[in-house]
Amino acid sequence: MTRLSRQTLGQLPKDVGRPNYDPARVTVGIVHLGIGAFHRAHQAAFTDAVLAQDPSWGICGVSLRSPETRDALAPQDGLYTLKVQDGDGEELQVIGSVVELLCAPEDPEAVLRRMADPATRIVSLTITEKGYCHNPATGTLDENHPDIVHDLENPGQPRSAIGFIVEALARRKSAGTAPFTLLTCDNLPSNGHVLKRVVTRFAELRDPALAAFVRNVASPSTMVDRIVPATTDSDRSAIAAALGVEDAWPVMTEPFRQWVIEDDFPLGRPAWENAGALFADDVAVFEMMKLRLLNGSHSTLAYLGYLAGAETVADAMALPGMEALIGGLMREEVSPTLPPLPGFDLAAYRAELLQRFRNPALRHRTWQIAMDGSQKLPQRLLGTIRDRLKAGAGYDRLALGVAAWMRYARGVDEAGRPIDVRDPHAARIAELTQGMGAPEGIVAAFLTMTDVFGTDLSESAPFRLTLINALTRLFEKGSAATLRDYV
Ligand code: CS2
Repeated sequence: MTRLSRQTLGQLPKDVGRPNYDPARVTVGIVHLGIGAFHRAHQAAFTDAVLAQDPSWGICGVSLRSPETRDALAPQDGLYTLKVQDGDGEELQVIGSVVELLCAPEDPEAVLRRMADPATRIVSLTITEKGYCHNPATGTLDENHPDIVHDLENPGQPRSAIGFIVEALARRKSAGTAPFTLLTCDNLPSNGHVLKRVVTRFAELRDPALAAFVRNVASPSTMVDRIVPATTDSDRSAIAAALGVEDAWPVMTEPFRQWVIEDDFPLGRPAWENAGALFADDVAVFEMMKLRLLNGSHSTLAYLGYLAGAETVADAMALPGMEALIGGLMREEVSPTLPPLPGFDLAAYRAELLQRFRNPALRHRTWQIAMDGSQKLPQRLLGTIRDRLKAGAGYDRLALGVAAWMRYARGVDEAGRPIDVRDPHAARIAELTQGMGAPEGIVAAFLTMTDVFGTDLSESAPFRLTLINALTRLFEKGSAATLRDYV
């Protein structure tokens, strides 16, 4: 079958959206580290919508690990299909903003050259929580992280995003080129500050003069939101049938999208506001709301849902009691911890979240969201619990989410079958909990992970007790029956 490309764009059916600019005239202004599905459904789509205004903001997409995305998209001139779907229907749009693809491990030098090029004015990132090589409880650089140790020893051949950013900034500094703006789009609280802190620390470990340069880099915080399940082979076949040409890596998503950005771009930026992005002075409030309500609920329903046998988020939402549990968690336990957002209808936001989770067209696997819990829970559930403890308020539903993670991350499901746990600390967790069957012992073992729980929660007796109670329920009744208590 013919492949999607600039040449075959003209053959697509009329109702398939396509760039309203000439992709061949687009030049690179943004280097994006972590060219996964989320970036392609979110920032790349916002950028695509405004490239006609200024084609100098094309994206060079960099994979930091595998060549898969480059291999799929390079033969297609970077073009790919975005399928936007919910229960009411679907729309297809070919996106043209990614105009170059690089695979960092194959050619780190090509990536550094692009990043150091004066035409590159923004370096954006979606490298997931673990890509920051930080301690999730404190937000500081993990100086013992193997990639960080490697990159400090081999600054010219980095592996981590942090190593690439600092080396590229070092080259710009010696060439007399102004620093690019760093634009993190990962689900971390105060993500711009966390990124700035880890790159500055890394630069300090390399050279104090470089650290002074890095301290002046703009690193606005952002809140990003769009649900993007991993693409499957059946998605690929459906897209090929609809387009009449093959697309090796289309991206599936929902109609909802949100992007709130601090406006701090010394070298300029695309007019993303014309595509619906919101520029705000203080993004922290939006980030906290989204991380605690959306992602906190997502993780809770992923662990409980997986344990109860639900393959997708929509299946998990259909389990008796799940919707009441998640609704109550958001309304009673999370919302009172959020700072006020004047003029914002929080109740409507919560209702919309439940509806998004019910989206029957998105097959978003609970297993996908369950990944990397040790990196996600601190900002999704534990910060909220900390605030509830301080306020002397209850947090039973949040604790059930944390207990379900513990039950899941041990790597054995309710029927005694192994779970394919993906987490940078999977081996450590297996070791810590080896041979343990009783909830008291399991909770105690997890609470030694102060990099996840912080010393305060690790040492809190009431928190420990609440977790033991929740985990006991999960062991005695199983997840499905525990959920039914909320009906
Ligand atoms: C999800 C997020 O995989 C996960 O952990 O919770 O990717 C979620 O879908 C996005 O943050 C939605 O904006």
